[in-house]
Amino acid sequence: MSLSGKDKTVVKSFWDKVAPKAAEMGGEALGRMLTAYPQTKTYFSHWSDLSPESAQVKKHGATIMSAIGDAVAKIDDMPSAMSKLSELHAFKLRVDPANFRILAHNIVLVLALYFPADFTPEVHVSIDKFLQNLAMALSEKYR
Ligand code: HNI
Repeated sequence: MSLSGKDKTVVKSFWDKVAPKAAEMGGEALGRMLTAYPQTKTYFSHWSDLSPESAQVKKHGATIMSAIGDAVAKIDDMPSAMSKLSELHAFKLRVDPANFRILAHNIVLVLALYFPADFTPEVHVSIDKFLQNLAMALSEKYR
């Protein structure tokens, strides 16, 4: 499902609001994923602390959100913007792409928690489509 011009506008303007809090929100989303979907912990077994309070979780959440910010900035060409990361997740990290949906779910949840008034149904649908397209871009190198 490709993003319409309106989806892109909605995502970009919503992300402008998110950006100042993105690092913190990423930590919250990753921490929730690891707690509520414990099967995702296998990929991070080399970390010493996988709790939501973990400094490693917070730092990596910030890293992920920063990459998502890059994807927003390059929303017209996500497959090429994400190609290095797709290669990394496919061949080095060997992350099952099913997990991209699980993380996206947790990100949507945190967006709604932090911005309850701004996260209208209209924003929700465009963000959902965006995260689905991002997951597709990240899955591109798997085969
Ligand atoms: Ni992901 C590393 C971005 C989903 C497991 N991941 C990264 C890095 C970025 C990143 C950026 C750092 C790359 C580098 O070091 O060069 N990851 C993203 C994005 C998404 C995503 C944008 C989806 C929106 N990653 C996931 C998911 C999992 C995942 C769903 C597993 C459940 N990622 C990892 C692991 C690492 C990683 C594991 C390496 C972490 C480390 O520090 O060892």
